[in-house]
Amino acid sequence: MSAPITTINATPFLFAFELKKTALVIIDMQRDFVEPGGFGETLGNDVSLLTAIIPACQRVLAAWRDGGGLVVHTRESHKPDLSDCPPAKRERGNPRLRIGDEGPMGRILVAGEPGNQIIAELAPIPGEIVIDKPGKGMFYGTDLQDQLQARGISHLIFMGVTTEVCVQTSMREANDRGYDGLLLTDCTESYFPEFKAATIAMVHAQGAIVGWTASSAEILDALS
Ligand code: C5J
Repeated sequence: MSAPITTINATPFLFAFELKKTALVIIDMQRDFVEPGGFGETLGNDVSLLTAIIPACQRVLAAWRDGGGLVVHTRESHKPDLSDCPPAKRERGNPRLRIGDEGPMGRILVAGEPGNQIIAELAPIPGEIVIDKPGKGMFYGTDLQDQLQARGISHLIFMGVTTEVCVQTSMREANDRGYDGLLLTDCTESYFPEFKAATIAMVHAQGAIVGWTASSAEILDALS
């Protein structure tokens, strides 16, 4: 018997996947980006924009878990000695607090600190993959490729923040590695709405040059 294929009404055309070969990837929904006092706010951003996507992400995550699909969570995260944080990344710009500095939620973007945890609403459960990544993309400096290959994953569905930075970089890295990727447009957000809009347009341009886009309603419909 052939495996069941789920089809999503996506842009620029239908996105078809087999649940067993597909992972839901949630990029960097960590306190450092979403809550006041974290890295995002120290860079001068309004973090309240990002909290608005949490309910839609929760709905998709619940439906995906009900269906038995694999979930991958990522965190932008550095070792406590910052040996995996290039000086160029730490020193660039003029933030109030730099990576590794002590902030209201512990050291900024450092593994194990309270601010580095995934928000409670989307917290990982046993059996889900959690990737600590030192870069913007989820494959750079991680073993994610091996973990996905070991499970036969070929398709990825993306949610998370921020759209034009870690989400887009991860989608492009995945595209270059041969994965088919779908971005859920109401489950991703940027501190800059115009960057989110531009990223969505770039992803599905030229016949899905990076991947597909769709709203969460489409996947919830398909999964039900
Ligand atoms: C940023 C991210 N924006 N998770 N990180 O620095 O997108």
